[in-house]
Formats: sequence, structure tokens, C-alpha cells
Amino acid sequence: MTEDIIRVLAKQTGIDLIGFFSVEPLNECLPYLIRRHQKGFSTGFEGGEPEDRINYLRAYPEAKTGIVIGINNYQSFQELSDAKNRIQIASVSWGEDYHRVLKRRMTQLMERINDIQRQTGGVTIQYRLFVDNSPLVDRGSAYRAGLGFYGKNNCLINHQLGSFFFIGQILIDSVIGFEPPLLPENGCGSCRRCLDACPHQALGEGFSLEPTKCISYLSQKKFLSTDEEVRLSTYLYGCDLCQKVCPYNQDLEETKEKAFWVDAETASPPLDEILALTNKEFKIRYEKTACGWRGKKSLIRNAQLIKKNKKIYD
Ligand code: B12
Ligand code: SF4
Ligand code: SF4
Repeated sequence: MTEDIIRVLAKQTGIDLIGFFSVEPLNECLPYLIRRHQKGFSTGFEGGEPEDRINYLRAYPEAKTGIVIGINNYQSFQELSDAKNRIQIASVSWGEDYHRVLKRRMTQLMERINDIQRQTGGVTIQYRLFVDNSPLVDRGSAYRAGLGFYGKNNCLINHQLGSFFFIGQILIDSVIGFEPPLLPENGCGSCRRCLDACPHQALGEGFSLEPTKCISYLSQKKFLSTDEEVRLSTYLYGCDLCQKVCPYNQDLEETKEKAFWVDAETASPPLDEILALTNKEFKIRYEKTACGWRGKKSLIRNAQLIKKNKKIYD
């Protein structure tokens, strides 16, 4: 099995970006992870101490090579005429839950790879899939594989897809020879649009994000302090503001992944509809999306806070 064949199979599988990385510990990310931990900026969503997070062999002891994929999730919508009565759901929760979609695509890729292995008398490659479901640092692996550079908004930015792509990792038990990736240079320069656009200044100089000031984090957090409650005013779930303003995210191609397709009404539902959400509606509309894991109560709480806070911000 070769890098070139895997790249062709990935394209046939609907995968937009693919890269390869060595499973040596991710030491280049360690200082950032330690600093974040020391500052108390961990969220509890990532799991594990910094040293666990950089160790691929702890995640899969048989790992010999890493493959990382990116799938475009960009869609744009015209503003609706009744926009002031609606709230935003961020792109992270449009369509089917991205954890499931990426795992499906990665499984399809590995099945294609193993079909060829069987046809050519090779051994079946064993593997483990990761999408935001282990201590591993998804952006860190994608960076190591040359998929993008770290923006000041903390996101990994690719020259073709901007930052609107999800990342999945595959650790395999076989050695695949690959060209050492060219790491793209940081392209932010003197720009600071994302820092200025963040409503509560969650983004710090030198690539940091203070969770208790970040709407995306707060919309997912179980219990909020009074200070935190006041910060929910726009997004029902997630937040795209620091990505939307980024020059690398303008005029992007829309995603071809049908599982992510939604219409403007779904991306921006009426506030009153969410306040009155029934169990049955939640099940049909949100259970299989990325915001489903937090449950109906959490969405209604966010909607109630947005309604209350709108009066302050309007
Ligand atoms: C915890 C988490 C969050 C937290 C904290 C985010 C954060 N910035 O740390 C919250 C809830 C706020 C969040 C929000 C979002 N998230 Co999130 N999140 C994660 C998770 C689970 C862990 C992230 C993490 O480890 N952060 C710690 C820091 C230290 O690591 P980092 O994010 O890789 O980036 C840092 C460094 O490595 C370092 N760094 C900077 N420069 C350099 C230079 C070099 C050379 C090196 C080596 C490192 C480096 O600085 C960065 C910032 O500290 C990952 C999945 C995973 N398991 O990896 C998804 C993940 C990062 N999230 C993702 C997404 C899509 C989002 C949102 C866009 C969702 C939304 N619309 O609301 C927002 C974006 C907010 C933002 N501006 O970052 C994607 C990122 C896609 C991308 N292209 O970047 C991921 C990878 C999920 C996935 N598998 O696709 N998220
Ligand atoms: S996701 Fe929203 S709140 Fe969080 S850092 Fe970006 S702009 Fe700020
Ligand atoms: S908005 Fe500007 S500073 Fe922020 S990530 Fe994009 S290019 Fe970098």
C-alpha cells in the first residue's frame, strides 16, 4: 500500500484533505498544551493530561503510521427576512453529527484500502479511528501532516478550505512510506480581525482561548455562573464569529458532503420554536446533530438566556 494509492482512494471516498504523519510523540504541541493547562483553560471536553495527549501509542499501541483527513463543512445562506426573531446554530452542528460522518468516511477509506490489500495478497491493515473522541490533539496531527497553519483564532487554516473543515485521524498498524509534508507558513501576519470580532475577548495574543469567555464553550457547558450566563446572546450552539471574519474563509466552495446540508431555516431557527421544543421535536431535529449530546434541556436553557440577554444587547 502506498501514499499515492491512499490519496486516490480518499478522493473517491469524498474526503477533501488527506495527510500522513509519524506517530512519534507530538512534542511540538506540548508547550501549548502545558501552558493552557497551567492557565486553567482546559475545558474538560478534551480529556487527559498534556503528556497523554501527545502520545499516539497510548491511544493505539500497535500504531505505526498516522493518516489525517479533513472534510469541508462550509455553507453560506442569505439572511432571512425575519432574522431578528431567529437564533443561530453554528456550522459545527449543521446536518448529521460530524463525528459519525467522518468515522463513516474513514471506515469506507479503510475498507477500500483493505480490499486492495486482499486482492494483492497483502495483510489486512488494522486501525483505530479518532474524531474528537480521545485525548489526541486533532489539529496537532493535521498540522504535523501539513494540512494547514494555526490561525490567531486557534483554528487550523487550509489554503483551499479555510478553517471550515472537520478533522479525523486514523492510526494504522502498518508502515506506509510518505513524502515529508511541507508545513504551511503562518498566514495571519498583522491581521487581527478574529481577535477584534470575538464578543467577549476570549482569544488572547499568542494563540490562546479562555473558555469561560467563549460562546461556543458556554453553549455546551452544563452549569453556568451568573457572569457566564450573560455572555450567551447570539448562538444557540457553538459560535462561528472568529471564523466568519477571517480573510481565508471568504468565497469558499460549499461542502459536497450531503450529510451536512441544511437550509437557512434549519441553521437559524425561530427563538420561540426552541423555547417550546417538545421531546419529539428534539428527537427528530437535533438528536442526530452534533448538539444532540447535550440534550433538550441545554438547548432550551440557551434559548432562554438568549431571550433574556437580547434585551441587554439590543
Ligand atoms: C476542547 C475543544 C474545543 C473547546 C476549546 C477550543 C480551543 N481553541 O482549545 C471549545 C468548546 C471552545 C471549542 C470550540 C470550537 N471547536 Co473545538 N475542539 C476541542 C477539542 C476537543 C480539543 C481542542 C484542544 O485540544 N485544544 C487545546 C489546544 C492547545 O490545542 P489546539 O486546539 O490544537 O490548538 C492550539 C495549539 O496546538 C497551539 N499552536 C498555536 N500555534 C502553533 C504553532 C505550532 C508550530 C504548534 C505545533 C502549535 C501551535 O495553539 C492552539 C491554540 O491554543 C478538539 C478535538 C480534539 N480532540 O482535538 C475540537 C476541535 C479543535 N474543534 C473544532 C471546531 C470545528 C470548533 C469550533 C469551530 C466549533 C464551533 N463552530 O463552535 C469552535 C472554534 C473555537 C476556536 N476559536 O477554537 C475542530 C477544529 C477544526 C479546525 N479546522 O480547526 C476540532 C479539531 C474538532 C474536529 N475533530 O474537527 N472546541
Ligand atoms: S468561537 Fe466565538 S466566542 Fe469563541 S473565541 Fe471564537 S468568536 Fe470568540
Ligand atoms: S482573522 Fe486574521 S488573524 Fe484571525 S485567523 Fe484569520 S488571518 Fe489569522
